[in-house]
Amino acid sequence: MKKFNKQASTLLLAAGMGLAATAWSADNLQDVLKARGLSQQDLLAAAKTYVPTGKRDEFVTFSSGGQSGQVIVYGVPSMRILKYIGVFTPEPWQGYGFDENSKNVLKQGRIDGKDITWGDTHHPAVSETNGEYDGQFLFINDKANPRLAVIDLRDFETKQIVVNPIYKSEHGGAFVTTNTEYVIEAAQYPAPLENKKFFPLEEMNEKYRGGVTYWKFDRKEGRIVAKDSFSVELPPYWQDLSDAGKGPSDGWSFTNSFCSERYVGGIEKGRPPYEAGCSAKDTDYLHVINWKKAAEVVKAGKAKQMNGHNLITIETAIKEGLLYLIPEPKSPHGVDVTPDGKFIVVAGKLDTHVSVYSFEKIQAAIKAGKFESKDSYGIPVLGLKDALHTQVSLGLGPLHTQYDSKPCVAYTSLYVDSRVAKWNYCEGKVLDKLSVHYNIGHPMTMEGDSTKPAGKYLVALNKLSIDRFVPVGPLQPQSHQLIDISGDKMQLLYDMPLPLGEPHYAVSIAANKLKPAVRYKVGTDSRTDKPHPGAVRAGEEKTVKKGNKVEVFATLIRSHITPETIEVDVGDEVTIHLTNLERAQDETHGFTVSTYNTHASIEPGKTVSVKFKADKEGVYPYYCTEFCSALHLEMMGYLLVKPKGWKPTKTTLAKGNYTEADYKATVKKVADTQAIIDSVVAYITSVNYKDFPDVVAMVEDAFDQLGKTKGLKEKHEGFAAKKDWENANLWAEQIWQYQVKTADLGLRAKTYLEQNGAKKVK
Ligand code: CUK
Ligand code: CUA
Repeated sequence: MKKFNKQASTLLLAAGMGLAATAWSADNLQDVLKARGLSQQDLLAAAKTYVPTGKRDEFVTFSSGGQSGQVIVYGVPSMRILKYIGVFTPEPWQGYGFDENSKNVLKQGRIDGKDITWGDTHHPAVSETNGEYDGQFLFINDKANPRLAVIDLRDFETKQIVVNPIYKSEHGGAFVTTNTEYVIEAAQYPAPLENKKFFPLEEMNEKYRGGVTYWKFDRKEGRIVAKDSFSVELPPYWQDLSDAGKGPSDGWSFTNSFCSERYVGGIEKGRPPYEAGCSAKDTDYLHVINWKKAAEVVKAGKAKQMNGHNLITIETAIKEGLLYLIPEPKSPHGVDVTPDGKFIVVAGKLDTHVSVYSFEKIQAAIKAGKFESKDSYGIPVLGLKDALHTQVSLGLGPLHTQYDSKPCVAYTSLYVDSRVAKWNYCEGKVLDKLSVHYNIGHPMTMEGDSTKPAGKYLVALNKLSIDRFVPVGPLQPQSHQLIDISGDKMQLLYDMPLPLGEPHYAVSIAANKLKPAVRYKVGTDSRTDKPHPGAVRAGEEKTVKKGNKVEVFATLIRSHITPETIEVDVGDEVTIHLTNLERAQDETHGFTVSTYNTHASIEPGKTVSVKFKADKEGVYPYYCTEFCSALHLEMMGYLLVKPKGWKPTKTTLAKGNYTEADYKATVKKVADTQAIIDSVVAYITSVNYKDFPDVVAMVEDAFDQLGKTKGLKEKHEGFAAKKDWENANLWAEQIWQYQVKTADLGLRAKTYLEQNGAKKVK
């Protein structure tokens, strides 16, 4: 770290002083600037985003993967992509949707008995404790097929998908309440709530509805509990974004809407289109809901059952005093509660203003029973003036707002202007504007929708990248732009192309809040977090055949899969349970069987099953798909699918022509390698390696590998005594294989120690 700061400051010093002579690199730096046509400003931006090799980012961002149905994970400020998490869509690298255990997760997302293998992810949310990101869980919604997913940040895997039982589309999810009691999901396009029920569009007002769903989250289980969840029925206004109250407004939630005109288009019938009819009025409605009260109403048995789900009708919501409306200008998009929970910011995409509502004023009006009117469904409507704190004109097409660590400072995206506006919501004044490229949707600051935003950076999630990147065909990459917000003026630092679906929203969390595991307890089904019934330990591997069902209990460890032959009869249903016995960090094995469309990623300790019908006879290699070790390519086996009634005619395998000389050569190789291992061990133990946890783990793993040679010496010597040179040679060779892995780890540990300043202990 010290070194980094020194280098960075030297770099900046060089730039700032017009590249005056500094000892180490002034000329080089100048040469680079010149050769690459860079300005000082570029250099400054680079220094602010550059994360040197071996160093890590300060923040981790979870971005919606849009139409990819996934979540994209990247670091800030480097903008280096770290992972794609398969959520609503199969993701082959992680075996997601290709092994049985993850298929079970995707199956939860079936609708009306049908697989839906894509999703339109919009809004990720990190779980919160007291309104601060706690880094335990991530939630994300699917707008197209109304679903919500739960991702556990201990392993960054999708654990659960729930289907909204009453909507046909949704948008205002996922947003969590202050202690993640509920995950909020609001509808988008109104439709009949009852499943598979047809009503003509002429009955929009009577039969179509919207709503807001509150999914109950059980933090201990890490799962949503459908039976304890509920929805509040809403008029067929098009509900949009939501946010949960915090601090003084905790217990309440806010959902904006548009098309409160309840317009029905029909361009093909000569009617003006939706875009005209849905934005005709000057105001729409902000829905204000007391969810704590709603939860009590459900508990008291006052909810109706709709498709097996708790639904508080509009009528009940009015009677119980838990639902209010406030006018909001005009076709709003986005509602964002301030970190202190005192204000609610709504931007009208066809208005230049953002409206800042005061929670205190809203409560006072409700208490005083001061309503301006009722809507056509009888819901009390508060007067805009009675709820408003201030309105600020920011520019064209304001959408979403995020917050700074500095009090009262907010950032709002201006879609039409292609700018970010920095403004003060307490005093209602504009502070700065910055152009982005182009047509920004959400802005996102570090921990920017928690009660304690971290400031520092803002990412502009832009809809168009147009001319920013090397062209790659008509479908252009998406564009995330990193902006420094630490000073008074915003500074654009970096453009990141993102080639995987439109980014709607993202959340960033301090990296040190994430505590992901490096391995599973051996035999864990990572999708249920429970012991996998197919797990076995080393030496217990077996193949069991019952009728036409074959079950294989297999293990993987560098560099072999046990068993190495699986024999089945054509037509058998084959299930292979795979347990990764590794304890070493990052020693993942993959698994596939040729042409049976199956794949698994088996991280250390994980057990996963693949299943297929062996419906064609033949010979099908299976192998490890991760280059896990020097002998990775040998980590394979054969699936033999035998024809009906097949009988062997040849019963011995071909032999190698090994001689005594081969055997002696192998024994010598083993001795030489041992000498190398001994010298590495001597080095490692001569320094303070125990002060380096990563090295301690590597050393443990190395000795673990070496330990597997136990008994093999006696074995090869026994065969040598019987002059069986093939077996003698091959078992000696197997010792060498373990030695190679040991040496590999040892050398990695040695390099690490040398590069990280290990000190001699004696
Ligand atoms: S939405 Cu896409 S830019 Cu779904 Cu939050 Cu506004
Ligand atoms: Cu295991 Cu390659």
